[in-house]
Amino acid sequence: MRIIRNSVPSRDGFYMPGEFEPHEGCIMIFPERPDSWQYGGYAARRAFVQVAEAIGESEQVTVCASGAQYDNARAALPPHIRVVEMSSNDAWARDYAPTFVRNAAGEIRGIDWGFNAWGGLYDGLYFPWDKDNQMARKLCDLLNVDVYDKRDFILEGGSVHVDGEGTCMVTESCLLSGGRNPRLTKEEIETVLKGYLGADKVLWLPCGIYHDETNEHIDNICAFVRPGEAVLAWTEEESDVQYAMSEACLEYLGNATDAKGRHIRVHKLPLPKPVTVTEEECRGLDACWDQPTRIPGERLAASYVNFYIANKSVVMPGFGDPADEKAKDILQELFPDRRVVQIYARDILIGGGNIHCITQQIPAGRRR
Ligand code: KQY
Repeated sequence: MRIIRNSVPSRDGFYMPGEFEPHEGCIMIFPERPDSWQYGGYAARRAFVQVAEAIGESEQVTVCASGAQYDNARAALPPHIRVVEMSSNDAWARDYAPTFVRNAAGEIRGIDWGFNAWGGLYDGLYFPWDKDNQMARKLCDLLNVDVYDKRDFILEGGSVHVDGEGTCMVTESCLLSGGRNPRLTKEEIETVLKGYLGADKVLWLPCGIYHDETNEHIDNICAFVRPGEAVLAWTEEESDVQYAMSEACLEYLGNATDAKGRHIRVHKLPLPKPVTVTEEECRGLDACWDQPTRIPGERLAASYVNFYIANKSVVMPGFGDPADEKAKDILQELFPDRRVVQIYARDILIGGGNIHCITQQIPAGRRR
């Protein structure tokens, strides 16, 4: 594997394809840490396995597991899913597996962004994060793809969405947060995104989902379903703090055009009723250093937008909420060529994210 330090992907003709384009595979990480995953992670691991199985029906899934969990992961996952031993601090493949870019000849390369657990010592979520930060490079080595070194820029994969046709979407609340790249201006951040993702235009939605501990990643509020079309997490409950947040995003998108000059068609995807953590769930979580990770009654950032687009399916979360079915029907209509699979995801949500956050696609293409 070559580590590329003296160029940027766009200069070399590389760009990030849309998630709805064909994949070679998907990367996941087996969950383990007891301050993220309640009661020893058993329920979370079951949910992760269901996600891996659903995605594995139409693409090669690789699951990274610690040495301690390797045998367990191998036993829990079907034989066509590959398990490799790789250390990590937690299980958020979206955020610290590589972002993959491709060129016109179909060659794939990775990007190794800096990772500091969603805000480092400023407002990050755990310490240390050194093993997570090594994963992108290790995975590029494993997959035999060259990697761009961009560790001097803090970025999680869940904080960007692209349409593969020159448009990138982010939230201001995350990309401009004090714990990531505080010495860079918005314009300088935009220049990095364009250079590395091969984008011509960056759409800056103001915010994401209320109480999303990632400083409101884009992948929980809004996602492209194809170029020119996106879904936006939505509530009709005006008294809910999320109402103004979703409305601000809708207004922004209503006035925006993408890199090709198109107005973006926005489909509202209903949110479930607020999901809060129970006392029983909190009792099953270890403290992170000397602090509880969750407190009873705390609202979790539940959203159906946090889905993964696989080659032949869309794998989306369910919460046991009356809106589960409606959200599934909307996505099924938007993805007529894929089967929408809904997985009960409360046990992933308690960790702080959802199905999109625990997966990272490898676009179809040619490896070195
Ligand atoms: O990308 C995500 N949503 C992951 C957040 C993880 C927070 C750690 N508890």
